[in-house]
Amino acid sequence: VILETDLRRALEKREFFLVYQPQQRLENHRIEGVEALLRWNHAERGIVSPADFIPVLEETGLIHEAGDWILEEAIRQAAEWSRQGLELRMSVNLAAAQVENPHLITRLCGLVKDYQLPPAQLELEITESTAMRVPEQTLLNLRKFKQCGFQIAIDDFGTGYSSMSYLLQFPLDTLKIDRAFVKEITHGKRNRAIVTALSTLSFHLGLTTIAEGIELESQRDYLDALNIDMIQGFMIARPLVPEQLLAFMRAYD
Ligand code: G
Ligand code: G
Ligand code: MN
Ligand code: NA
Repeated sequence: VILETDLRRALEKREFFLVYQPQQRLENHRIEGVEALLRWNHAERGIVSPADFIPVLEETGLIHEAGDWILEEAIRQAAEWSRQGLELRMSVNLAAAQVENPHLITRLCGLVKDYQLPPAQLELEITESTAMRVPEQTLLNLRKFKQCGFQIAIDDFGTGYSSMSYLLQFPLDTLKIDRAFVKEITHGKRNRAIVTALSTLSFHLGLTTIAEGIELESQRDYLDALNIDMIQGFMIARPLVPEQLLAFMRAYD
């Protein structure tokens, strides 16, 4: 079990770090953005997955402190890369408590100003289930995010039990098709139907569509025939630490 004291120590001793997974435009193979993913370098356990400790951060309220660090680090990194001539959209996952925090917007606007990052270069990823927890509140906060110029992505799309018409009232820029659907695309007729339907919906709503979890060329070839803008997955690259990302980008062109 992961304890609150472990997480406090992790924050104090800076045991958290971010890795960045490239997102590739399907059409021209350009890397246009990265998704920041949290990792914990635990003294005894080694690298711990956020799936195991984000819920504990949420339960203990430490998500505010951790989330603040994640946002600042991702913004700092994106600004640093931009100065080096590497302009990448930075996507950051937001936990429910962050989306619902009325002070987050002020902090975010301040951060991009301090680091001189164009707000449109930051994308905030919100899962379908997060968005639907307190939908009225989410709608108000997402509108504020848009006013400040940030991009908004709906993550893990299609996995929740939401009213789609409600979900699509949010001011979205990007729709991420969950990797569960992509995984079986070359075998299962049902998943093929779901990915086709979601990508068509997203396209006609004018959203950028990202398919996640592409591991195989056969999956990419299938997606090529659909209205999918971007792909993300181990086939392109695993989530990388900054030095690895720079090496990847140098070797890429
Ligand atoms: O990288 P992956 O195992 O790495 O992530 C597991 C889960 O943790 C995913 O659902 C992912 O969205 C979530 N996650 C990864 N990084 C972050 C983060 O910085 N903040 C939040 N809230 N969730 C994250
Ligand atoms: O929930 P979210 O989509 O934010 O989580 C992203 C998660 O997906 C992270 O855990 C990340 O490490 C993982 N991931 C990224 N690409 C792939 C992939 O190609 N295959 C699998 N199995 N997982 C992936
Ligand atoms: Mn995500
Ligand atoms: Na996802």
